[in-house]
Order: sequence, then structure tokens, then C-alpha cells
Amino acid sequence: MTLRKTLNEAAIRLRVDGKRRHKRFQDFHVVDVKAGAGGNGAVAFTKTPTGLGPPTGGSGGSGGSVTFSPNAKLNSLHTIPSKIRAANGASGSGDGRLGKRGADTVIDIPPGTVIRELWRCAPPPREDRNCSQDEDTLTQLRRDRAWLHYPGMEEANSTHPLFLDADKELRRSENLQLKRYNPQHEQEHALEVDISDDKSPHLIVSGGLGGVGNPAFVTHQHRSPKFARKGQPGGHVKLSLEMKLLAHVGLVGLPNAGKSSILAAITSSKTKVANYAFTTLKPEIGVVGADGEGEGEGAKDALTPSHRFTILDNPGLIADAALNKGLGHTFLRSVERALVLVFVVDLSSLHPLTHLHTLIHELNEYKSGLARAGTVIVANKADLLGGDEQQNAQAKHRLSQFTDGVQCLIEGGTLDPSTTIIPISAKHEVNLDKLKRTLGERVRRRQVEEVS
Ligand SMILES: Nc1nc2c(ncn2[C@@H]2O[C@H](COP(=O)(O)OP(=O)(O)OP(=O)(O)O)[C@@H](O)[C@H]2O)c(=O)[nH]1
Ligand SMILES: [Mg+2]
Repeated sequence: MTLRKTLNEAAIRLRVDGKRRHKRFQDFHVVDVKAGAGGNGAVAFTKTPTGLGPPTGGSGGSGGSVTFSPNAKLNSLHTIPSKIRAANGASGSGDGRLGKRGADTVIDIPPGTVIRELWRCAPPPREDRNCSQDEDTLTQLRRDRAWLHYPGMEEANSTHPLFLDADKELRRSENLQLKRYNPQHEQEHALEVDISDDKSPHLIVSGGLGGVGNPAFVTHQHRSPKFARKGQPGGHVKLSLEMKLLAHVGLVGLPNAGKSSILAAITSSKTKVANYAFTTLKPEIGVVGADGEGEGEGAKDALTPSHRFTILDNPGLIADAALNKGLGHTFLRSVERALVLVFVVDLSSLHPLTHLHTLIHELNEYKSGLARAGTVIVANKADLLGGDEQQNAQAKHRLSQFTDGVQCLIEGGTLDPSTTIIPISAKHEVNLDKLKRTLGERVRRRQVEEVS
């Protein structure tokens, strides 16, 4: 009874820990981003013994903008708030005092994040989109949005020629803006930014303009405007953020194939290795050839400091991962970014070739032709084959069958002609130098291809 209770508690704790661990990594996020609105212009006058003197209302400050800035220290999107706002501009005031500009918001984003616009609030705000309203109500709604009146003067303003002229002018410019607005064009030019390693920040939405104060409306005939412009709203968008980890090499394999064992064997990464499926829940990066790491015999010549490369261990891929089953898309996004993909298959399993077909199928389902980036096939757990003479012969036969299958895939155009098979034992560290050298070469080759 007590043992069962303890076991239950442990299982619950593990589940909660697992969820928490998972929460610390997020590679897809939808955010609502709104820039600050401009501050209102002021309706103010110098006070004189006889009443109101010349107009002195200051203009409002513009709203703050929202900018995304790459920060190489980040590798998850979970710290980014779902609602991102910049400060509104302050309103202007008497004596021509200008309102303070709203503070900008700068959001740090991990490099390798692709930002896509899902929705944008189209300018200008148009009350008459609501066709059920009558003309007078629409006019009133528009005026309420755009104008600020001196206390008690709204009614008088609504028939005053100075106000009517200013309102007409505003309406004309908004109509022009609306005519120029083309939803098709807007869609075609929707924001799509790939935040890369460069440090330059990307402006996402600009703050609204501040409204002008009442002195801006003075004319020769009318020296005392009793109204001012309100500030304009800031840009407002909904974005999807999709993070793709940047690594030179990506390991792709079914659960338990030994991907994490390979990462642990050729880098100093402390990734978890265990004999059950889905040990790895989030992509993990290691560096091959960094100081003191991955420097086995023969590797020193091949991996000079300039030839270091990063390698990404991924969760196990299962059939229908491309349909978002298992951990699904979460890491295929990162896989897509790697220069070189490595298929890791368990050579000791009954059907290594079927496993390879599954991996290829899932990658190609996710993105057509992606499997051709898999130019290295690691036949892992080779140590489990062989032993006596008969077993050795069986092992050779199995490897040659596997090699023939791969050759067919190359001839059929599914795999790249440069695809090579490297039998290894990650657990017993056999043939890892050859693996590192080959990966180093492939990465350099792809880097040269990318530049040219
Ligand atoms: N005999 C032998 N066992 C290995 C070898 N490589 C990995 N293993 C074992 O296979 C099991 C799975 O290894 P992992 O490295 O965790 O496999 P994985 O592909 O990362 O698994 P997931 O993270 O669940 O996808 C562990 O028990 C490893 O010790 C190998 O070369 N030989
Ligand atoms: Mg793993």
C-alpha cells in the first residue's frame, strides 16, 4: 500500500518535472504586438484679464515602437510575452509644452527565429466599415476618434467653419489613404523576417503620431481654435515566431537509435542517454572540435579551431511526425536548418532499412526534398553484431544488404549521390574519428556551396 503510494507520487513528480522541463523550451509562439498610441494635442490658451488669449496647446508625443533584437544567449521562445506593448506618448499641455514620446520596447529574440505576420490592423480605423450605422452616427464616431474639444465647446465646434474645414481636410486625407490601401498588396508584403545572427534590430511596428495642439489650426479669420487632434493609434500585428536552432549538423533517427549517445561521445554535451524511447525531449546542441572536445586520434588534423562545427541531437522521429504526431514539428523546424543531416539507424535492429525509409519519408513529407540533405548515414550499434565467425558473416551480410538498399535510394534520386554509410558503435566509441572527419568535410563543403 505504502509502496504503491510512493510509486504513484514518484510518477506524478516525474510527469510534472517532465512538463516543467518541456516548458522551458518553446520553439513556436504567437504574439500580439502593439505599438504605443500618440499622445493627444492640447487645447489651451494664455489667460488674459479679458478672457482667452492666443492658443498655446502643445502637441502630443508619438507612441513607442516595438523592435525585435537578436540575442545569441537565448535558445528558446518561452521568455517572450504573448502580449507585447510599447508605451503611449504623453499628451501635450498648455504653454506649448510637448508631450513626452512613449518609450520603445525592445524584445530579445533568439537568432534563427522566423517571424511571420498573421494579421495586421489595417489603417486608418474606419468607422464606416460598419454599414449598419447612419451617416450622422458615422460622422460623430469619426469625430470622437480624431478630435479633442475645449470643455463645453463640442457643440459650438460642430457648426464652426474652422472646425468643419479641419474635419473635411482630415476626412479627405483618410479617404485618400483608404483608396491607396490595397489588401492584396498588404498580404503580399506581409512581414516575414528571418532573425539571423547579425546584431541589427528589426522594427516590427511603429508608434502612432502625436496629435497636434490647437495653435496648428489658427487662420487669418479664426485666431482661436477650440479643438486639437487626438493622437493616432500605433501599429498592431499578430505574429507567429518560429525558432529554428542553428546547427551545422542535425541527427535524425528513430527513438533509441543512439543519437544522444553519439552526441555525448563526440562532444562534451551531457545529454541524457537511456534505454527507452523519447529520452530526449528537446533539441540539444554540442560542439565538435572545441577545446578539449572531440579530439580523438586523427581528429586533430581534421578539426582545427576554424573547423569546429555544431551538432544537434533531436528527439526521436516516429512515423507521422510530419503530421505533428509524437513531438512532431517541434524539432523538424530545427532539422530543416542544419547544413548536413545525419540519419542514425540501429544496425542491430531487424529492419534498419525500413527505419531509414521511415526517416526519409517523414523528412520529405515535412518539406519536399529535405532528405537529400542527409548525406551521412550512421549505422550505429555495430558492436551488437558479430562475435563468432558465423555472426561476423551475418553482420557483413546485413551491412551489405543495407548498403544495397541505400544504393537503390541514391539511384532513385531520393538520396544524394554523395551519401555515405559509416558503421560505428557510439557506446564503445568505435569509428568515431572517421565520423567526425566526414562530418567536418561535409559541413565545409556545404559552407562553400552556400557562399558560391
Ligand atoms: N550496444 C550499444 N548500445 C548503444 C549504442 N549506442 C547507444 N546505445 C544504447 O541505446 C540506448 C538508447 O540510446 P540513446 O542515445 O538514448 O538513444 P536516442 O536515439 O538518443 O533515443 P531517444 O532520445 O529516445 O530518441 C541506450 O541504452 C544506449 O546505451 C551502441 O553503439 N551500442
Ligand atoms: Mg536521445
